[in-house]
Amino acid sequence: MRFFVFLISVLFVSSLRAEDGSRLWLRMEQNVKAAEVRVERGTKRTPTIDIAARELENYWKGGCRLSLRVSPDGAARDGFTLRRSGDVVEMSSASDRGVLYAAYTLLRMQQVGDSLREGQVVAETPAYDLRILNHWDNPNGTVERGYAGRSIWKWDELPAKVSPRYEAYARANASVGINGAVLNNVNAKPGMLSSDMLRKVAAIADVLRPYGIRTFLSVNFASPKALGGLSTADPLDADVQKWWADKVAEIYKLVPDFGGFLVKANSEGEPGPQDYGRSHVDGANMLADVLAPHGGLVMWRAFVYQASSPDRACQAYEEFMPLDGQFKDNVIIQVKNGPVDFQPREPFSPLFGAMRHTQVMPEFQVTQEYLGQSIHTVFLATMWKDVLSAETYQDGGLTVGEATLRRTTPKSVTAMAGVSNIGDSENWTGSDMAQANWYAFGRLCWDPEVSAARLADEFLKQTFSADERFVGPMRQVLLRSWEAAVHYMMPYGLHHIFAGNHHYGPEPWYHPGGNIRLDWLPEYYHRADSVGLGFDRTKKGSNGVAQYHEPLATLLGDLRTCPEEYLLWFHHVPWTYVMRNGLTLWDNLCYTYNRGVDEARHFAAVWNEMRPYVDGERFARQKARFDRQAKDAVWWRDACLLYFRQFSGMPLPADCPAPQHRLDDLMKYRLNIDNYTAADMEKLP
Ligand code: GCW
Repeated sequence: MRFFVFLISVLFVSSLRAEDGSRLWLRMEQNVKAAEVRVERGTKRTPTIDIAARELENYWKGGCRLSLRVSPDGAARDGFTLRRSGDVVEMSSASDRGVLYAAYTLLRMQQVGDSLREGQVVAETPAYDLRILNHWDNPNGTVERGYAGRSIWKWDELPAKVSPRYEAYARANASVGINGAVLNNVNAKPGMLSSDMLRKVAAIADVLRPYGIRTFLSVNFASPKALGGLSTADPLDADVQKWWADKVAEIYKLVPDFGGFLVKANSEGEPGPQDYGRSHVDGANMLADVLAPHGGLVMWRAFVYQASSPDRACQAYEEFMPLDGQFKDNVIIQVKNGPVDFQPREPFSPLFGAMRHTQVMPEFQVTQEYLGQSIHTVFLATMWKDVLSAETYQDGGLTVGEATLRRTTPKSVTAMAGVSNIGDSENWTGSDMAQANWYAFGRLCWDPEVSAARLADEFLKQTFSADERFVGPMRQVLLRSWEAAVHYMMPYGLHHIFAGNHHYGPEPWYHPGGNIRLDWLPEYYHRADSVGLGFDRTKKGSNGVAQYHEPLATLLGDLRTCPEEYLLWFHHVPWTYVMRNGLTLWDNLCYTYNRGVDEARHFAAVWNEMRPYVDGERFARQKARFDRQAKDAVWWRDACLLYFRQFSGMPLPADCPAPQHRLDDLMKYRLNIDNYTAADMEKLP
């Protein structure tokens, strides 16, 4: 009998074609005979309409005829209507982009098994106007915090050679509603704006445009000096202003629909207006003025912190709140979801729901810098929804999502950014499962209300298999994966106890010696001592809680009412403090790290059962990752518990398993790899 089962599964497995993951969630089989698609009279055949028609001809299998129409009375703002009457599906919008989104929506419905019944109407309009990926790609082909190979942009070959990958990228983005891309790293090289580079940028923009994607660039604030040869980059200097105006005019000649600039200024050593005694307003508005005549935007990042600040988490708010009301209406302040830096779990940044007259946009990190990179499976839709649905208490009640969707002026643009996890690896994201985060990011910009479970289903069905024996268990894995990672990495609001530089494994003890900035050390954040653990942000500490609206400020500031998931973010808590479940902080830490380990092991076990439903290539690749994730969870648990035990002086609860590693071994261990291969994974603790 066992042999029989074995034989069946071998036959079954071999019938699944090996896949390299390059087709992402777009794995539809092409029709032998094209589906019947009609572009209605009066609708111009733009390149975008041609793409919509071609995609439907190639992949629509529903039998009905399809009618495409762009008309002024169609849905605005990239929206569309899909309507089935008899054996015709009508797809209409006020723009060709809307029709393209309708086409991808219809194909998604087909792939996930949602039917369009007679008379049914699907009408959608995206929530955010601008749904944009931020690439942290450097002109030399490296990607900052990239774990999927090198940059997809082949600057050396451009503009003469245009890689077919650019179009595949554009198509994947359009299929989930993404309509903007910042091509280069926020740590921007001045040379990015050279005439030579701009011609290469134009070649990429030409490929992205028909898919409804506008091209943006990150700029180095000192470009007028470093590239233009001026003696200053002072935003109030007339020559500097003229340099930017000329540069922007040059860009728009090459890229008529150019989107605008993303700026990281006076942050982590990047130049900015403060170098000249000017403010963020002076800097942002100067660029806004030169972009405005062309319809361009400035996304100005609020990720700022000085070495001298007593609490890094407070600084963005302190610097930006006083400037509210002074920014031009084509400036958007781009704010990371949490007040520190894309940690496994952070409370939302108090800058959300704070400024009244300035448009604010969330920045999420799709690339898993602090969440296991391209090894761990961590489905981020749950985390992003948690942030977007958090109550800010602004004006009597607005969630982070609502606050960022509110237009501060009639002309303001609403936006959401995601730091891309895409590279030139065959499967785009290094890990096949990490494709889910690219997918979910786009879908959530379009509709923040769609549930994480729904997104998991959509992704799994399209990317792997629609078999419920696969989708059911893997949906649970994805939905639990973020909390699990928080459990084995940094529960209860712990943050930034990563190994320095690479941010992969645990190093709560990290201290390279020398004159390093205190806020680059884990001890700055965890504050472990003989009394307890955690950063005191109450009135007695940095008073970071005061940056939140009431009643939240009081709630967070009181140890008894602070949500326990943020306990150590806001409080320095005694090891013996008794938590809501009646156990001490120390015991809860021990149990929670172990729970994370159990969860990670469970995920690996579930994946092992998925062999019959996944092709061999992707199965094996993912198996190596789930197995490593389970080992890493043990590494995290042992490192953190053994290290913190030196301060708590308390024993592990009797029913907690003994550590597998010794603290001094872990402390001697140095991880020194940029790209993880299967062999590198073996070398980890
Ligand atoms: O998360 C930190 C990263 C840096 C990054 C910075 C930022 C692009 O470690 O690599 O730089 O944030 O967001 O600017």
